[in-house]
Amino acid sequence: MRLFVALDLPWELRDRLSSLAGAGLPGARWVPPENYHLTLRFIGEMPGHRAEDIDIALASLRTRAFSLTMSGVGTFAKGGRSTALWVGAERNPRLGHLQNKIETALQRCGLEPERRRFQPHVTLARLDNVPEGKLVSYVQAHNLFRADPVPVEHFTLFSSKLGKDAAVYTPEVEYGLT
Ligand code: 3AM
Repeated sequence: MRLFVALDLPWELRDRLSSLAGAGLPGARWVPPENYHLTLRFIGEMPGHRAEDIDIALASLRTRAFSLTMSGVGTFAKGGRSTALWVGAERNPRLGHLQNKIETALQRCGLEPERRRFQPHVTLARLDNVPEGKLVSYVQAHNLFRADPVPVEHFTLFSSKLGKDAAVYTPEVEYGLT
């Protein structure tokens, strides 16, 4: 199965984030709010026995609960083209600590280290040829966005099935924070 570790977001936050979606960006494929998540670590395709090892490793983590504030919007680009629009997470050492512990646990399970710097975000839309000017105005218009803080009391191992339209993400296991 194809796996990733992420924060599942409470509906109050999803609703708030979804207020950013919708208008003004031709070429944006908006992520449905039920698919919003904050990825902590993409794992990829894993056979069942390795998924079990990963589950055991994640279950052994002891990390403290914290509160998460999403704020600001930004974009990722690849080869000079903007590919994703996201809302960022405010700097938070506990979030970084959790991500770090997950990374270490997964490397102990034999996963290759994640080379990319952790940039906590929730993807709002995937972008195909959105006119750059429109994107710049969108980001400027929403850059002061800030959601109320929400408590983070668990993280989740998700499986992902890539569909023709939106992917289907299924929470497989939740791991409580202390
Ligand atoms: O959290 P976001 O939306 O940024 O793009 C995928 C999504 O990211 C990313 O993992 C998250 C959950 O599916 N993803 C998909 N394939 C990936 C890969 N090969 C990947 N991240 C890194 N490497």
